[in-house]
Amino acid sequence: MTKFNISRRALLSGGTVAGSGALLSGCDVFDGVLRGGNVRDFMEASANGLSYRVQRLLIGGHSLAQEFTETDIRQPMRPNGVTAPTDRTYLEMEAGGFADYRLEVSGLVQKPLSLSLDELMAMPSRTQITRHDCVEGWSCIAKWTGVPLAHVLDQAVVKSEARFILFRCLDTIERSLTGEIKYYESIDLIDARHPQTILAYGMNGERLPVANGAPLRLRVERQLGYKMAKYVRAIEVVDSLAPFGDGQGGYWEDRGYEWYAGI
Ligand SMILES: Nc1nc2c(c(=O)[nH]1)N[C@H]1C(S)=C(S)[C@@H](COP(=O)(O)O)O[C@H]1N2
Ligand SMILES: [Mo]
Repeated sequence: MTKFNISRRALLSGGTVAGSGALLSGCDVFDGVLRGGNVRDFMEASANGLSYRVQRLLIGGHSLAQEFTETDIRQPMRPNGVTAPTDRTYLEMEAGGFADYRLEVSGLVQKPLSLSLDELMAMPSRTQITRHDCVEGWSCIAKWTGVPLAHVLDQAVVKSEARFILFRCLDTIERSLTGEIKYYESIDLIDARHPQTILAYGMNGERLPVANGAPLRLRVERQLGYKMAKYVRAIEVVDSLAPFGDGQGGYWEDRGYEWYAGI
């Protein structure tokens, strides 16, 4: 695990993007697909220590990530990170076609929710064709369908003290002698209420595959791939990220990545 972390961080800081291209399964390296090289700008910005506040000022609250057309989808969506959870609860749910799946919504809300997949799919939906940029140096364009996170939050009625949304996932990302760690991530309420932020259950016109986070994964289109929690089990509305993991707001953030991974 330690070796893995070091190699990922070396990729982030070391200009070895071309090296990771050798591992690609049909996805473009950043340079091949970006207009204006904004991912490199992101990498430089974070290397220079530009803070969340500065990035927020530059990016703004409401600007939209670029959307593409069907013909821009030139390859299958490359799965990354955990792609086949082996957790017992997950395997049981998967065996039952996710009929027993529930998304739990709790924390600083007036009405905690427990939503089945059918209930989520009956809510208003949004479909968008967007580019996924992984910090490892590849991009893929895919079509995502899901319920706007803002809609789910409105059903739960978020309290005024709320600041962040924490996502708890079903998959174990790390196993060691000291225990198991399940993937977790977080975003602020600006991104949570952004029109392109959806809880996706569909990909490229089909049910979301297991490899890409079935039954439900986050799309938060103005940030890097590691922010987009797959296998989401619960969302908690909180006023501080300090109590979770090592306090940096996500599994990878606790290992040195930026919390605000704007692109
Ligand atoms: N639960 C969970 N979510 C996750 C990960 C993971 O390992 N587990 N990996 C992250 C990373 S680094 C990326 S690039 C994307 C990959 O999404 P994909 O498999 O659809 O390409 O998921 C992100 N969300
Ligand atoms: Mo990633």
